[in-house]
Amino acid sequence: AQLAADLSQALERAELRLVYQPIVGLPGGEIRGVEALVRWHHPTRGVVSPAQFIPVAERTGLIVPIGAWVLREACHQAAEWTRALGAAAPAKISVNASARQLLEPTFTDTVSMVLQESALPASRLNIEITETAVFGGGRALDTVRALHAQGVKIALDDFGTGHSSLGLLRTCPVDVLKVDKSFVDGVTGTVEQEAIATSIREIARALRLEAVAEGVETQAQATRLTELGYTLAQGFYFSRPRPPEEIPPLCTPRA
Ligand code: G
Ligand code: G
Ligand code: MN
Ligand code: NA
Repeated sequence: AQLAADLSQALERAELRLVYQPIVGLPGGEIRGVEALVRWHHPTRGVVSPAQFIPVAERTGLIVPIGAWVLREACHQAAEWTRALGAAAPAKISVNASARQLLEPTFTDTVSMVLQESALPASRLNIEITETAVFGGGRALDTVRALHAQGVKIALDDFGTGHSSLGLLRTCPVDVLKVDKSFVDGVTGTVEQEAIATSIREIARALRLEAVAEGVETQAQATRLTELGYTLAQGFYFSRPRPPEEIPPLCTPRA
């Protein structure tokens, strides 16, 4: 309860920060996008993980203003990198949206307003949702369809771990599959463990979706993923999430 009370003041007290984790090309490792991840710098508890406070934010409804802040901050940051770096800037900015945000009638308008004020093209924004959030259909699915109709790209986070992974691809507009870390871990294991990452890659290819391998921690995994046809990856092996000022030095001019 104290955490919820503190969280309700975190925005006005400017205690939330975004860090950005690179999403890179395989095999070269060049930066292709970044995922925005929120951090709470609590005055006495230190840095609180979103794994702890996002559930509290969802229960209390604070996720609505917090989510809007995250979206605005990330889109303005992406536009600023483009002004500073031109074509070398990360092409895509990914922002996580929780189930509760997708149920909010104002979410689509918030997204279009933020895109307008930041002058970020809709196609450069990936909204990451979980299978579970849209599994039941209803308003969450309507929101996702409206976002997609605006030109925003939809990424399915933790793909393969939720409900109804395959059926969902028929009903929900999807542009990107983010392959869950548990399957990425398998690519250096047995043939059976590797089979899931292989299959997801095949599905992505057949449906013309991008596939991002998440949670890559070793060179052996990166090499094997490349052999399996993966062209996008994210994980500690390439980079941990970083504060915004550490992103431009990672961006090298493209020919
Ligand atoms: O960055 P980290 O591994 O600590 O994130 C833990 C969890 O919090 C992940 O599931 C991640 O998707 C989620 N998360 C991080 N930032 C945000 C955010 O801005 N909004 C939402 N809804 N979830 C986030
Ligand atoms: O649920 P989502 O995929 O949005 O969560 C992203 C979370 O995964 C972030 O909290 C980030 O810190 C974490 N993460 C990113 N790369 C790695 C990795 O290589 N290994 C592990 N264990 N966690 C990672
Ligand atoms: Mn994510
Ligand atoms: Na994920």
